[in-house]
Formats: sequence, structure tokens, C-alpha cells
Amino acid sequence: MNVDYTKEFKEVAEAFQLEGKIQTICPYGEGHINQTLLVTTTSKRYILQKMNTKVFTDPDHLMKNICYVTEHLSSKGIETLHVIPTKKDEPFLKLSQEECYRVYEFIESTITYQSVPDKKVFYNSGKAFGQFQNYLKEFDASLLTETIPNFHNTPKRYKDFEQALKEDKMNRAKDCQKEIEFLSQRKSTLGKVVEGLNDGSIPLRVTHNDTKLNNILMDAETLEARAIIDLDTIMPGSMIYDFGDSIRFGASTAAEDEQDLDKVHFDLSLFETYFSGYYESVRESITEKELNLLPYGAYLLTTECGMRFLTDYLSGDTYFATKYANHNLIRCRTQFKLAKEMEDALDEMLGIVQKYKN
Ligand code: ADP
Ligand code: GN1
Ligand code: MG
Repeated sequence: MNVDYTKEFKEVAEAFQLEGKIQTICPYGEGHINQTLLVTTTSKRYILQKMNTKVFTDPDHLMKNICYVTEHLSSKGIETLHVIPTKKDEPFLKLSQEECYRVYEFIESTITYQSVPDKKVFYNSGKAFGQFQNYLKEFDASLLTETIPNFHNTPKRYKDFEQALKEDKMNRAKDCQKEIEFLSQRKSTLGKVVEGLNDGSIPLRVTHNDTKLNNILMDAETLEARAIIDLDTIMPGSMIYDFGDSIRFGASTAAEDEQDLDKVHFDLSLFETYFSGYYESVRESITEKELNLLPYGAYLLTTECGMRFLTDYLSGDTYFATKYANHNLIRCRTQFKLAKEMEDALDEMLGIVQKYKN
């Protein structure tokens, strides 16, 4: 069925303070959470998003967070998302509790990568996510609402997985016995960061929490990072999460949903590339314990993400956008393959960390 997006979303887009006359509206990007559309007018381009209100149940506070953070960054001269208000001067359009839309200026002359095209891009993204962490250091955390409580609480995520398995609503557990077993065997390895945050040995910081490569816009000419986007999950957390999630996505030789597992490997040299950029930015602020846990963070976030895909598969694909029936299971398999290779490479990763420390 052909959807006429221009027709479907025109009225919504017209509720915002756009320059020029709307020409086309079409789907854009590869995000798993919001519905993202590119709006082209006679004078500019914009990103229109239907916010995922099943995932983000408090859109008012979510948009407040985004406005605070983007204003903080702009006031320091840092390129960031620019929220376009509605004609009623609201930061987003709320047609009903479920139907919420927002508009950002399209950040021109940038590229979003779905995989690492060359090491320079990954190095620059490491440097930029580290730098982003530094910018957030001066940000008043008390202004922020936790948009998804327990987002990276991996032991809690494990409980959610157990619950989904127990319910087995779709009768799918029989199709993923190997994955269930892989995860069950690692249950006791999932608590280190949450425990450290709880006992105060790991500092609670304001973090991005969704640091995959397609959440950063790189300059199309220089390949330098221009802006970090997808600010929905900026919340108190650990920098180990941010580092680990970037490695999970970027230091893989294949796409997150590659079906041929022979193509999926953890690339240690890409780990080093990202680490060197990241460390250059956070050298002054990272604690010894955080530094030593970065390799584990790569393993943890990769296992956690695989577990979230598996949980969603068992629950009937209600969270992540999927394109086919077992998409979440395919994604889970790539993550567990990577997690296994990372587990085996922990000492080598630590060796790299040591090399840069000295
Ligand atoms: P999701 O939460 O679904 O991942 P994102 O906010 O990350 O949604 O947006 C999805 C994609 O849209 C991004 O990966 C990026 O390619 C593109 N995008 C989002 N905002 C902008 C922007 N302001 N300028 C240019 N591209 C953008
Ligand atoms: C989602 O929104 P997006 O596509 O950038 C998810 C991340 C996962 C990622 C896996 C709010 O990121 O946590 O790591 O998919 N975002 C949310 O690709 O759950
Ligand atoms: Mg995104």
C-alpha cells in the first residue's frame, strides 16, 4: 500500500512555525523508536517526529528536558538540535495523549552513518561523545526528569526478560532456546555498574544513554562531528553506558540486523579507535574505576541490548520498530555473537586501556 505522507502529515506540519510552503513530507532515517519524517518547504528542510508515547509516556517533561539541554548547549555556542515551536508557541503539538509531534530544524550538510565507513569517523564520534559528556558536567541534573526509569538497569532488564519468558505470550520461546540459554548463563555478570552506582564507587553523571553512531551527525565534508542528536534519553546515568553502547554498535563488522552471523564480529581495532578519541576528551574527569570498566561496559551494553531485543521478541514486538516477523530475534543474535567475542577479548581491551593510560 502506497502511503501519501505529504497528505497524511501536512496538517500536522502546518501547525508549526515553518518558513516557506510545504512541498513534500517523506519518511527519513533509521531510528527504532520515533516516526521520523523529512519536511521540505520552499525555503528549508525540517525533521518532523511523531513521538513514541508508548516508550516516552510523559512527553511534556521529555520536551522540557530537550529544551533545557539544547538551550544549555546553544548558550555555549555548541551546535545542537533546534526545536521549532508550534504556531501556539508550544514546544510540541499534542493532539491527544498518544499523538504528539515535534519539529527540529534539519541540520544541513551532515551525514548519519549506519556503520563505520572509516576509522576517522569513529574516532571523531568517540571524541565528540566524550566532549558531550564534558558539556553535560556543567548541566544542572535537578532540572531533568527521568524519561525512562531504570533505562540501563541491566539486572532489572533481566527481570523483565524473565517475566516475558514466563508469559511467552506469542509462543516464541521454543524458537530461541539457544539465546535464552546464552543469557541465563550470564545472569550473574550483569550487575557491576548498577552496584557501583548504588554504593557510590561509580559517579552518577548526566549522560546521553543512546550513543549509537546514527545518533551523531558528522559534517559531510570534513567528517568531524557536528551535532549529537536523539536527546530523548538524557538522564542521570553512568559514562560506562555511553561508552559501551557506542562500541556495541560501531565496533561491529556488520549491521545490527545482519542475518548471516558469519559476517558479525567484534573488531578490536575499532574498539581502540573509538576509545582513543573518547579518552582524549574525558581524560581529566574519568575515574580509575570507570576507566577500567569501559571494556566490561562494551560487553554489558551489548548483552543488555541483545536481551532487550529478545524480551521484545518474546513480548510480541511492542517496543522496537520491526520490518519483519523475527527482526528482533535476528538483532538479538548479532548482539549475543558480539557479546561473546567481547567477553573473550576483555583482557585485550584492558591492555589497550592500559597502553593509553601510561
Ligand atoms: P529515533 O529515536 O527513532 O532513533 P532520532 O531522533 O535518532 O529518532 O532520528 C532518526 C534519524 O533522523 C537520525 O538517525 C538522523 O539520521 C535523522 N535526524 C534526526 N534529527 C535530525 C536533524 N535535526 N537533522 C538531520 N537529521 C536528523
Ligand atoms: C533505540 O532510538 P534509537 O533507534 O536511536 C533504543 C536504544 C537501543 C537502540 C538499538 C529509547 O535507539 O536504547 O540501544 O535502539 N532507544 C530507546 O539500536 O530505547
Ligand atoms: Mg536515534
